[in-house]
Amino acid sequence: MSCQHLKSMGKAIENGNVLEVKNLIKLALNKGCRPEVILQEGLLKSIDNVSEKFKNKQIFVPDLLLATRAGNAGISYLSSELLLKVQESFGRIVIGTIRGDLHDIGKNMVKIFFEIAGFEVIDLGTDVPVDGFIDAAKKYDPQIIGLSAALTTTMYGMKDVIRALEQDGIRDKHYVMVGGVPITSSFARGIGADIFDPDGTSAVVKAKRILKCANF
Ligand code: B12
Repeated sequence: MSCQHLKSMGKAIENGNVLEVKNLIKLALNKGCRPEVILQEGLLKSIDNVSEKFKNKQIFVPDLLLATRAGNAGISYLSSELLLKVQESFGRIVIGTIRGDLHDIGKNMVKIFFEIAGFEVIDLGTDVPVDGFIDAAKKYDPQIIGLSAALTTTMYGMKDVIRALEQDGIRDKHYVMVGGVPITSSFARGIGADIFDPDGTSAVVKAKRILKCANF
């Protein structure tokens, strides 16, 4: 079984062992394990387990930070390996986490889902002010602007980005895609977003549909 090495991923992430996480990804790729499987069954499942343990007070903030670091290192390692292979681009996306919000695991997951699907992704990072999204929209002219938020206090910043796009007269040039733990479809509709998905993989399908990609 080509993906069997992923079984050890949970421990490696929980222990914050960046080197081991990278080795396991490398091994899985060399054995022919599909990147989507490495992401979903390896990285995402392990991070979910860590989140659950944190919720149940089995681990604490320092453990969570170490695990997050290892998870993010795994995501960017997988991403760099894949970028070497992706030739064709379906489109360009700018993505970032809303101002005041430092959560980036979900955003990084979505980023890699899109990279696997052949999109060029420009990552603005976390704590991105409204102007950061507007400047990037003008600079990179992406088809899609992705907004991520994990806090109920920051999610309303998504509306500010959409309003700023309208005020600058460039709202019609970009689709706005939103997601994150507190985001619901009614919230997304209410602020006028074009794409919402609670899960990054379906977001890719929805984005391709909205962009009417030729081979979809
Ligand atoms: C890890 C974590 C942290 C880490 C973040 C590290 C990092 N680099 O990201 C640290 C320890 C730093 C942290 C800090 C805080 N956190 Co925190 N954190 C979490 C935790 C446990 C996991 C989040 C996570 O990464 N999940 C895994 C990823 C893969 O899932 P995800 O984010 O949901 O992303 C998926 C989808 O939502 C979606 N998605 C995400 N973004 C996007 C974008 C688009 C465009 C699309 C389409 C989809 C999409 O796709 C992803 C993949 O499927 C959650 C609890 C939870 N179960 O969610 C709390 C949680 C989000 N944190 C919370 C809080 C309160 C905080 C703090 C305020 C705590 C404090 N008092 O200091 C600070 C805030 C810091 C800040 N300013 O941002 C609360 C938020 C509550 C609320 N109602 O707002 C939560 C829900 C915990 C809780 N139950 O109380 N946190």
